[in-house]
Amino acid sequence: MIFRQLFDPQSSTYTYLVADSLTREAVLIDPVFEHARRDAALAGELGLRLLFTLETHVHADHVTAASLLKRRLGAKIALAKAAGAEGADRYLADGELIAFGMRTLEARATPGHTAGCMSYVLDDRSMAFTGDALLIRGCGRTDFQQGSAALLYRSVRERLFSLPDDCLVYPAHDYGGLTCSSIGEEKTYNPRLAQSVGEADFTGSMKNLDLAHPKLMAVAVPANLRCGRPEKEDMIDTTDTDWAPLAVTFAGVWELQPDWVAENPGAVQVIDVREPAEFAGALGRIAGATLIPLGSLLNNKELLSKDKPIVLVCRSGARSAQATVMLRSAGFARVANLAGGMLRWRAQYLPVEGGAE
Ligand SMILES: N[C@@H](CCC(=O)N[C@@H](CS)C(=O)NCC(=O)O)C(=O)O
Ligand SMILES: [Fe+2]
Repeated sequence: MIFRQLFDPQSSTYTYLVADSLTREAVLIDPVFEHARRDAALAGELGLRLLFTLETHVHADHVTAASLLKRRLGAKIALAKAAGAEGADRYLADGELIAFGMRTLEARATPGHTAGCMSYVLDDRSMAFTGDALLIRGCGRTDFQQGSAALLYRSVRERLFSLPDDCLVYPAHDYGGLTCSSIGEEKTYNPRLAQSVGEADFTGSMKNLDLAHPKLMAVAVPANLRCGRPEKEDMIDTTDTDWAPLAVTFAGVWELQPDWVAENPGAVQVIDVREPAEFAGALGRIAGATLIPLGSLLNNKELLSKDKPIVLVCRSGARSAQATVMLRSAGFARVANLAGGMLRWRAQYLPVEGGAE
């Protein structure tokens, strides 16, 4: 199996990528709107086909990326029927199985934080994605979205603590950087819900949490009731198709493929950030490229025009990736790395100036 835990520092939300390593079919649990591009890049780099995005609940603190990932990758949207959202492809009932390759996740209704909370348990019961029903040494609040402390108590005790003690717990949030727990640990050490805590103790403590509502609640809840579909088309970020077929890598670098650069001479300024000897050396250079070695790039910004997009190139694409990040931070909006550098350019038999045969 392939497993990745991803993080949104704004809302302290965890997103989980789970995939069958043989068939490469994947699901993504609780994706965050602002990270749709990152998550799509990771799925692409790992060679995965995203079948479903799954929500553990209608979140109050961030907008889901479900709708964006459906557009981008064709991933179907699934969440609990009881969540009451419109626009999903599949509405899950308690006990339903979500299949990806040879593996399955079981949807387990765990209401209490919200009325429509669903946990997802891996087929061999080695992992449970508990949303905000069970957090690491904590649990979700129960003071909005039809929350109920009594219901949450029952959900955790009956639906989660019945899992094996060594089943790992992956929650939807952690506000202190903890990443993983286990059912056995939470049964013993969860200060709110450990086995020694009675129902009246629990409901009494939940009444007195005194937490401010999530800052984004008024935006997030209505948007998530539409599975994250933006109200207006112009809210969908189209920078990737603005001036070229750009893609961003999981590392956060904007890239262009060599054939597009070769087919569109004059559309961009090509800046070669290698050293002079390499520029004049055996790999050759792209016609019209300007030489500005990486080390002197930021001191030579006046050589770059803001009117034309910039494509950065080096030998392998590594130095130019760094240059791309540097120029973006320096305020150049339309900058991309030439993927694979001169090595890939030559491997694709694209034309060069100078260089050896
Ligand atoms: N300060 C956070 C609010 C965090 C919050 O209320 N989180 C919910 C989950 S959606 C919760 O249940 N928190 C439990 C806790 O903080 O103990 C924000 O503005 O987003
Ligand atoms: Fe929540």
